[in-house]
Amino acid sequence: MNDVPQARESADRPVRHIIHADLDAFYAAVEQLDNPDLRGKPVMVGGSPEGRGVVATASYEAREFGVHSAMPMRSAVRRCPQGIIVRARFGRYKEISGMVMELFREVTGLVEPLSLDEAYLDITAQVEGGMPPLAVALDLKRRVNEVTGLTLSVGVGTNKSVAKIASDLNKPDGLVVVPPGEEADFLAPLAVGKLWGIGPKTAERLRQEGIDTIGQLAAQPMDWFNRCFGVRASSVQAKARGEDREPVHTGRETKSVSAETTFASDLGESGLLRTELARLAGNVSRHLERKGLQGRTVTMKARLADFTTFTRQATLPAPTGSEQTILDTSWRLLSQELEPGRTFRLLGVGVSSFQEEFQLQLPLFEDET
Ligand code: TTP
Ligand code: MG
Repeated sequence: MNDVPQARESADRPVRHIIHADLDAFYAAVEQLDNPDLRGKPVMVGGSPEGRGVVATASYEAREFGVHSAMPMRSAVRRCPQGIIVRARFGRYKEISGMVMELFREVTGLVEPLSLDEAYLDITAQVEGGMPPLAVALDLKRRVNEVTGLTLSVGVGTNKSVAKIASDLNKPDGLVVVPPGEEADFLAPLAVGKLWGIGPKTAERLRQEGIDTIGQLAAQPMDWFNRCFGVRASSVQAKARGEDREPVHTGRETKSVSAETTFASDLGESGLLRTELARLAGNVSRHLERKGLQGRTVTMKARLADFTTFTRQATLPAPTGSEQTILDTSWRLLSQELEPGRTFRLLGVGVSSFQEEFQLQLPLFEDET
């Protein structure tokens, strides 16, 4: 019984849509891809059974014999004598990983890679633009399979924790979508060990307290969480209830988008300067659109004939990605610097001060590729 009031998404906390994508039996699948003789067979990628080698991963055919990652290769061979042992080729895995991450980034700029073969994607903008989460997920699986030949398992939910658990449920080639509002029900029957941050030791301790499922965990009172998890209490409780709010971190969050140009010969005439600025504004606007970004600060950069370089900035009341707004604002900044006889070697335009919530609310942009 869960007697805690259900805190549903409120207007100031818009629903996110998150994908967790994870390639199936990654290293082994690449080996089967590159060597057709290995397809449909038990493949064990890793070290030698003579030494102290371990299994990095095993194909699903080998997993049927109980072979799994981190198992000593010696034990793997005992379980699956017909298993084909293949040495890992990290360079090749990195190469394929790069291709797959690129495909993820064609869907959204908000990609958080977790390892070579898995990532979170924030697809909120795509969903708000009219694409059902299921369609985004199916497209992604199809694209990855078409381009690389590998199968991808996908979980979709309103937060990272639910999406990650969902992607694992139907492997290989899995697809599980947890609709908004159904997070807690989805998690309730699953084993506590599936929750991010609950390792085997904690799971065992919880079992001793009579807690086997995530639902049983979610039903515990807050003071119990405080006692058991200390500083992690709220975070574990939120995850158990399916209310985790951790954003997707791209790790290289763009701070600004800009473009500049040096002229073949210095320009002073205002019409020509404005034309150059318009070109730069268009360039910046398209770049912002591709990245799914809007910013509140517009910067104009100028270099004079004598190489004096300066920037002027304006802050807008609302974030923009609009070519016209970027042009109008940067032109206003440049107009104030125009003087008779003054000529310019270089002009630049930039947009910065991006805000995450605005990124999340962007409409769907048509893919240009
Ligand atoms: P995982 O995604 O954990 O495993 P997987 O892709 O092989 O299988 P699946 O996702 O279908 O369950 O890890 C990705 C790769 O990382 C894996 O192919 C090999 C490597 N790896 C190791 O080298 N050692 C390990 O202990 C684990 C778990 C993975
Ligand atoms: Mg994987």
